[in-house]
Amino acid sequence: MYTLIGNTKTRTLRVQWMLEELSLAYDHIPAAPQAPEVLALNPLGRIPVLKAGEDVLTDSMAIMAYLGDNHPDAGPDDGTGGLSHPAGSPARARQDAMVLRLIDEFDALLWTRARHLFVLPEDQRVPDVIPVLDLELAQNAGKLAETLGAQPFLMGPHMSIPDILATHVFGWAFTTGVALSPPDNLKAYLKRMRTRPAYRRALGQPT
Ligand SMILES: N[C@@H](CCC(=O)N[C@@H](CS)C(=O)NCC(=O)O)C(=O)O
Repeated sequence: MYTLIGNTKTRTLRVQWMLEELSLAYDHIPAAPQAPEVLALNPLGRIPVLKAGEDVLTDSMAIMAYLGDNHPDAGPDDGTGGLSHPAGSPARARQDAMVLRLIDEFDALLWTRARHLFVLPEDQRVPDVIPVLDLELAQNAGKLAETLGAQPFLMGPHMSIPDILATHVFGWAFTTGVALSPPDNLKAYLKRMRTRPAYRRALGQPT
């Protein structure tokens, strides 16, 4: 039995979506970052945190890799199979490379953008960096659309962890006003991902 700690307005959504795709049972404590119940488990105060029995796991991508490795036969109810390739396989190395690319090219830039928009004390913000980051994000979206091509999912015919991460970072970009106009194939892919029943269940939306 799992307990997921963190509210879905954050990177916690990635993990909750994966738990839903894998049809795993879990409790959910929708705590905010730095809340006492988070600090009790993660001294950094960051969410998501996953309790797996007595084990406490942190970092959305580490948690998702753990879930994928531990539930290789669980998977989307559309018959595409588990969400992760086996550890040690070339396919897994390619999947991990895509995860790291999305972290480098989207997550890290979006976090830097947020810091210079509202997180840092006002006198430490550098507003001029925002248009530079927006341009870079738009260029990276164009390159990602080229990688996606006509495939249904980022890694090919099967959904995998990078699809959850990509959908999440683009949602983050859209809701924070990044001037992105993704190419049509990427736009259609993101729309498809956001209509998945597991995604909607994670957000508490009707399926
Ligand atoms: N790389 C980590 C980042 C975790 C993270 O920074 N989470 C944010 C919420 S999305 C948070 O808890 N921030 C609070 C803080 O840094 O104090 C992950 O993917 O889980």
